[in-house]
Amino acid sequence: MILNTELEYKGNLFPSKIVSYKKDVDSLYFTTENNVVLQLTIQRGSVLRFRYTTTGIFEKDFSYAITKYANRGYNHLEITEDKEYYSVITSKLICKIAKSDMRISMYDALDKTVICEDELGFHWEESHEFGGDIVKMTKTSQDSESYYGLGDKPVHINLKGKRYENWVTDSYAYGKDSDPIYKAIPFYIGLHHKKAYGIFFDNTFRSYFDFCHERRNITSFWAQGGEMNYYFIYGPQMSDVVANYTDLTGRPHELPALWTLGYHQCKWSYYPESKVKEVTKKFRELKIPCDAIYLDIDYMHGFRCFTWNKEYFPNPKKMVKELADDGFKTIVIIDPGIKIDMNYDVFREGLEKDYFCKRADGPYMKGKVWPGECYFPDFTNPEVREWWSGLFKELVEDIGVKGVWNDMNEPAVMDVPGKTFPNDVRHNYEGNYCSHRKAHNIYGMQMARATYQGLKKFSYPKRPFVITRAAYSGTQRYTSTWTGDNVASWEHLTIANIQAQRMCMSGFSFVGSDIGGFAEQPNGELYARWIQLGIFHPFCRTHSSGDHGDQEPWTFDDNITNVVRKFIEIRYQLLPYLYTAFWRYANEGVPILKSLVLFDQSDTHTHYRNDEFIFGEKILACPITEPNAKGRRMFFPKGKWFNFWTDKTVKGGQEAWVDADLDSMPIFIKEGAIIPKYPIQQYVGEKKIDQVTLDVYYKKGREKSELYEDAHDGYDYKKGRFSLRYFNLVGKKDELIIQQHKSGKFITTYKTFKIKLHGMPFKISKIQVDNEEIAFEDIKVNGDNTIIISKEFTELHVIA
Ligand code: MIG
Repeated sequence: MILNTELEYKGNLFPSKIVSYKKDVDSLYFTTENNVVLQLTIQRGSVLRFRYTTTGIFEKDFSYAITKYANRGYNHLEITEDKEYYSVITSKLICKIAKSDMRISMYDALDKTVICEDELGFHWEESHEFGGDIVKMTKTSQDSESYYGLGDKPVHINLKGKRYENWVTDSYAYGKDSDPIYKAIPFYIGLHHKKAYGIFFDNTFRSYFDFCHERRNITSFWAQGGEMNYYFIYGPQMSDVVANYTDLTGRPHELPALWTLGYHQCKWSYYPESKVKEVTKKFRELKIPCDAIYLDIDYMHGFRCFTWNKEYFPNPKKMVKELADDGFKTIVIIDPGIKIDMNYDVFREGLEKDYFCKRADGPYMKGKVWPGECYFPDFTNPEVREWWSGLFKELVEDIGVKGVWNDMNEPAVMDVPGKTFPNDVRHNYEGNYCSHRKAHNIYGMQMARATYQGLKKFSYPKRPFVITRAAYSGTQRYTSTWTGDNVASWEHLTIANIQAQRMCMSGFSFVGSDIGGFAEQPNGELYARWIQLGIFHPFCRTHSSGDHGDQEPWTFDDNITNVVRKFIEIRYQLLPYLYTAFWRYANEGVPILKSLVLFDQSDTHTHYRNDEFIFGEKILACPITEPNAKGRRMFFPKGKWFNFWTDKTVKGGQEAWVDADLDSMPIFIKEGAIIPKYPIQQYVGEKKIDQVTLDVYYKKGREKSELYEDAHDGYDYKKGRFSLRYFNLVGKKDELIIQQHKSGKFITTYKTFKIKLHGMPFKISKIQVDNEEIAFEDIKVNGDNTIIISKEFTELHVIA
C-alpha cells in the first residue's frame, strides 16, 4: 500500500480577512486576502443572494431554478462600515459582514433582533478527484428554532434534529424517514421567536442539510461541488418566505385547466382498450365523478416511447375520442429511456442528431429500463428539448391525448448500483458542459420542461398538462407532480399528508399521492380514508401497481363505494374554491395547502403539528390515519371553526375530539368564510353552471373571501377575461353585510348566487340588496336561510 500519495490534503479552508470591497449596481463584492470573493446581491429588500468563489474568479452564472420572471428591486439600500463590519441595510434586513473572516449575521431591520448568524460560515475543502471545491456552510441555530421545507422528505414536518440529502432517487416502496427520495428541493425555512426566514441553496450537486443533528445548536449545508450560492429570504411571516421563494423559482406558467383538478383514475396498467372502457363506463354507471384516465407503459409497443401496442389499442385516436365524448381525458406515460433499436425512428433520429447522453470517454450512456437497453436524451441541451417537444405532435394533435405523465426521470436505471447514471456521464447544461454530478438533480426537471413545451405547443389553444416524478426547485413552473411509489399502509397515509404539505411550503403546490398506495393493496377502509385526504390535495389521483389486485372506487364494498363517491362529489363541488386557491398560488405564490405552522406561526403549538392543514384559505382538514377510528383528537388553530357536517362551532387554540366515522372526516370552515360551490358534475364541463352556491359562515367581525373564475381552459384569462369577486363580510349582532367587488372581463354563465347562511345568531326579518328592501318572496328566503340573488349584487344586508 502506498501511504504517501504526495497529495496535499488541506482539510477545511476558510476565508481570511477582507481586503477590498466594491459595489456594482445591485451587487457588492468583498475580497479576502486569500482570494475568496463574496458576491452579495440585493435581489429585493427581503431577499439577498450570497455567492462565493475561492479562486477570485466566478464561473458563468447560470441556474435552472431561478426564473427570469423573478422580481427584483428594492427601495432602500445603505452600506456602512466600521472597524469590524460592513453593514448592508435594506428596508427589511441588516446584513453584517465581518472584516476579519467574512462571517455573516442577519438582523431584522426594524427591531434589530438576530435572524440568522454564521457559525463557521462559508468554508470549503478542495476536491482532488473532481476539481473545484466541496462547499460548506454552518450557521448557529437560534433558541428553539424549528425547520421546515425540503420538498418531499417523508419525515416529520419539523426537520429539526436530522440530516438530509438531496439526490433525486427512484425509491420504490420508500418509507417513513427514507432519504433521499424523488425530489431535490434545497430550500428550508427557519422559525424562531415568531420570525421566519428561508435559505435556498441553489446548487444542483449532491447536497446535504443538517439541522442540529451533528451538533446540537448548529445547522449546516454543503454540496459535493459547484458554488456556495444561496438566497437568504426574510419573512418574518413564513407565508411571505414561501411566496418569495416561489417568486424566485417560479410559479406555474399558466393556470391548470379546471378538469385537471378533477378526480383522476390510474393503474399500472389499464389495457387493452376494452378494459379501459370498462373502467370509464363503470364510473359513469355508478355516478362517481372522474375526469381523467391513464395509460401506463403497456400501451406502448415494447415500451417504446411515442408508439402504440396495436394489439391492445388498434385505433388509439378513435378510443381517445370516444373517451373524450364521455368526459374522460386520456393521459399517457412517457419515460426518458429510448430503446436501442435501429428500426425505431425516435431512436434513429436521436442517434443521427447526436442527442443521447455519453460517458466521459465517448461511449453512449447505456442503461436498462422497461424497453431493455436504452440510450437517454440529454434534456439539458436546449436543442434536444426542442426535438423532444416536437415528438408529442402525433400524440396530442392527432390522437388527442390531453396530458403526459413523465416517470423514471430521476433518471432511473435498473440493475446498477446507485439506480441511476454513473457520475462521469456528460451533459450540455445549456452550454455549461458538465458531468452527471452536476446535472443529475435537474435531469428530470428538464425532461418535464421539454414535455411541457411539447404539450403547450400541441394542446394550444388549450392549456398543457404534465405530471413528473423527479423534480428540482423551479419544476413547479412546468408541471404537476406526485409523490412516487408509496405503499398501501396506514403509515403511508400519514406520509402522504406530510409530503403534500411539505411540497406546498416548498413552492410546489400541484401535488398529490397515489391514493390507496402504489405497492400492495389497501383494504376498503384504508382506501376510503385515503380518498378523504386525497380530495384535499391539489392533484387527486388513484394509482396502484396493479399486481396486487384492483384499486377502483368500487373494488371494495358498496359502503366504501358510497363513501368514495360522497367525497369525490365534495371535491367537485369545491372546484371553484380550489381553482381560486390555485389562482392565488399561480399569481402570488401562496401555497394551496398550509401546514398549521404556516397558517399561524405565532402559536408554538403549531410548530410540531403534522396532521391538520388548511386547504386554500378557509378550510381546515384533518385526515383519519388509523384503522377502526370513530373520530380523533385534533388541534384547532386560533379562531372559530364551523364543523362542515353539523355547523357546530369549535373555539381554536386547543385540541378537541371530533367524531368521524368512516363516512365522515374532520373538516371545518373558518368563521366568516364564503365558500363557493358548483353543482356536482360527473366531469368538468358536463353541465352548464347555472347557479353558484355561496356557503356563508357567520362571524361577528370582518372576513374577506375571493372567487376567481375564467373559461377554465385556454389563455383568454391572460388578456383580462377572468372574473374575480372579492367578498367582504361584516357580521354584527343583528346584521350581516356582504359586499361584493368584481373585476375582470369574463362573463360567467350563471346569473344567480344561492347564498346559504350558516350559524346565523338571529332570525332574519329584513333583507336589502343594493339599498333596496326586497320582499321575501322576490328573493326566496327558503325557510332554511337560503337566499337566491343576482350575481351582480354589490351589497347584501341581512337584518334581524
Ligand atoms: O419501474 O410505469 O412510479 O407510478 O406505474 C416502475 C410503471 C415504473 C414507476 C412509477 C409508477 C408507474 C410504474 N413506474
